[in-house]
Amino acid sequence: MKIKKIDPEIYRAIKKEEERENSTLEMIASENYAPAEILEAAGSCMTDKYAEGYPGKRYYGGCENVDTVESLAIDRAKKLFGCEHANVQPHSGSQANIAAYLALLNIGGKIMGMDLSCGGHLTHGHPLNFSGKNFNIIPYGVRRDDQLIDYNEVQEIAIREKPDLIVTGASAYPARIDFKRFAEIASSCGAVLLADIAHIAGLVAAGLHPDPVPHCDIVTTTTHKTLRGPRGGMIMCREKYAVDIDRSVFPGIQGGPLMHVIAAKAVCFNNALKVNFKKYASEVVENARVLAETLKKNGITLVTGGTETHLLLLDLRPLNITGREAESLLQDAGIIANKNSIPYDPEKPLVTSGLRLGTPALTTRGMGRQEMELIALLITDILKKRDEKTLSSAEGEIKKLCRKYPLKR
Ligand code: DSN
Repeated sequence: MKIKKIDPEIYRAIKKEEERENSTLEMIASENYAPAEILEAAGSCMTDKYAEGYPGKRYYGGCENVDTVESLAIDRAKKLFGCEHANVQPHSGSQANIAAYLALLNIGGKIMGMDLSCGGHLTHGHPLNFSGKNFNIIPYGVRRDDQLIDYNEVQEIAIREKPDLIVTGASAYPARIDFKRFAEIASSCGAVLLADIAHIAGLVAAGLHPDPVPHCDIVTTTTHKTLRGPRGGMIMCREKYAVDIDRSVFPGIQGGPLMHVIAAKAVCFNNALKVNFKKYASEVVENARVLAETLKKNGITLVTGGTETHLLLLDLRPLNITGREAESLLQDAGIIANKNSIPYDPEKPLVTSGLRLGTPALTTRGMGRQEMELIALLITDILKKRDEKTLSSAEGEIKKLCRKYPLKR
């Protein structure tokens, strides 16, 4: 690597990151390991190219190859998700949501979104985010008793508030979302419906989660979570919104698209169209189910009582430990996860009473049922015992697992 000589500080940090990824169990639900072909495309010369505009309608010369790449990315996205239109230029999931909101609403328009503390995302209306600062946000949450979305309550709020836009989708919701029911609610109050499937996109693509595309006007996503592609975003929509969405992305909120990332998105969609992606996605879901069941058997409380997706959320209050403490203890043993608020959390967001776990990355490493059972036992032991002996024995087991399932790109 040339960078070793030219910029040894950055080289060392990259090498150390490789080592960290290899030697720990990555259980952050929104992370995954991008395969070599994705890294190659994302690290290619396409980073050099300015290509403001869209394929065939650019503001720069020399765009013939990036046109090929972006057209392929769009065609593959449309094939993968069965959508009428796809814009592959958003730099991230947040950019995708900003562009969609600005395409559909005036500043001050009314958006109904899931509260962050109940599993929603910052861009669904948090007061410190552009969404909460620029739009009139009507939050909805989950039931206190079973922590599931109360569709009747969402319906009541929608009828009462008449939002311009309803946002469905979440970052920390372990159950499936009924997009058909959301579409009925949106239609009953005349709202446009947007599904943010950043977390579950890979499961949707593999047919393992109800499909939002037939029911929603707009679907936004990221490409780096369960889809296992490069870090980036995308907007899919019905044809009637296509012109507004495209204008909103460029020139609305972005300039030059990241063509190297779009090349990697095209590779990612191609990978997800292959038969073995379905196998991968079903193993992700099965691994999450086994992890959840084993944790429950060992007396751990789970928000919503389990999982139907790639993620689970532990309610740590019965263990008398905060999310912050749990995250730190697990990291000491080599398990990387994140503290996460649980619905109606009494703790602050930087402390929390919850811990979110996901299986996309471990499944990419090839781990299965047996490993999930072992990891669930290790997590239970660490969180319950919290002593040096337990931590060091768990650390040994985790090192063994990492050696047995090396990260192959
Ligand atoms: N919401 C973050 C996550 O799920 O980790 C990503 O924006």
